[in-house]
Amino acid sequence: MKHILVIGASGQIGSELTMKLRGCYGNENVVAGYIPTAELKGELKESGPSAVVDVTDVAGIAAAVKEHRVDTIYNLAALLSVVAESKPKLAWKIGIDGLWNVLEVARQEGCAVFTPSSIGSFGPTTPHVKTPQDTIQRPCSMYGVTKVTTELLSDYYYNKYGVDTRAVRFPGIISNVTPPGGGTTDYAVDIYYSAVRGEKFVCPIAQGTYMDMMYMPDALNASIQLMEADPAKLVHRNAFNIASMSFEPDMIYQAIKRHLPSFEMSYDVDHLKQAIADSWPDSLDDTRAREEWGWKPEYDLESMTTDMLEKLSVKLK
Ligand code: VAH
Repeated sequence: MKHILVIGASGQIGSELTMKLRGCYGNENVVAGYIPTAELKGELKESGPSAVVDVTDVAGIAAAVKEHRVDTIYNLAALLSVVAESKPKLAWKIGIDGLWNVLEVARQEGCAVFTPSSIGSFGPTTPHVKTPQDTIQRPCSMYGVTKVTTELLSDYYYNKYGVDTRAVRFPGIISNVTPPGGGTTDYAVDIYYSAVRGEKFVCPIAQGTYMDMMYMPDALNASIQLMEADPAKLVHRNAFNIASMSFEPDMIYQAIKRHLPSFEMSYDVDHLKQAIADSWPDSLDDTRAREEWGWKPEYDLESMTTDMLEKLSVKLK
């Protein structure tokens, strides 16, 4: 049975991924790694082992890996795109210096590593519609710079040292458990909270701005399915395009209004978020993921909206 360490287990993806992994591999086999300033709570803390793991502390990573006989590391430590623009050096320190630490420990201890990339790894000169798996990547955000470097360094450790590194390029992830913290796509989560609270939503992204988005259950399934895939069938590794839906603000607004007819939205464009969003693809071509390891999403905008509104109406009661 796998022994897994999730670094960044208190974050938007890490918190749900840890619980999903515990369901797959057994609670005792999945360690929730967290930094002291982001304490674990509730089921995440009570349902399995945890450890203070700061991705910038290589000795701490190594100690946790040895103590818990870890053979697989999911490294979710990162600053998201908007925060990374205000703290570029910290974004690099966590995203890349931290990744270097994870890869070195993995090389020495024989661990497989999943460190996600993002649609943010593409830039304004990348083909925007049905962005290919292999294409130009010249991002103009610090987040994007760290994600392209993540892909290159992860491939380097596979090619030079044989470390089993794999990853996907996440779209904007939408979830109803842990809110996102400081991303360009956060609006696609915040809009559901406003709708369920009966509040008018002020959208920071301009109408007509398409971005790839994905419901959290699909993102979690993709991560685990890739790490379970037959390595002999992988032509690519870091990182696979995965896609499920591409929409612009008015589309998600109309999807919600079909459930809540009185819901209202206006626009007040955040120019930093808009500039980042404009540099990202409108939609991805995920043929390679579908062919190499059987990727297939389950949710679209309609089914995600139904589930989000149902779950949030209970959560926010
Ligand atoms: C962000 N939610 O907005 C993250 C993600 C592709 C978007 O990287 O920064």
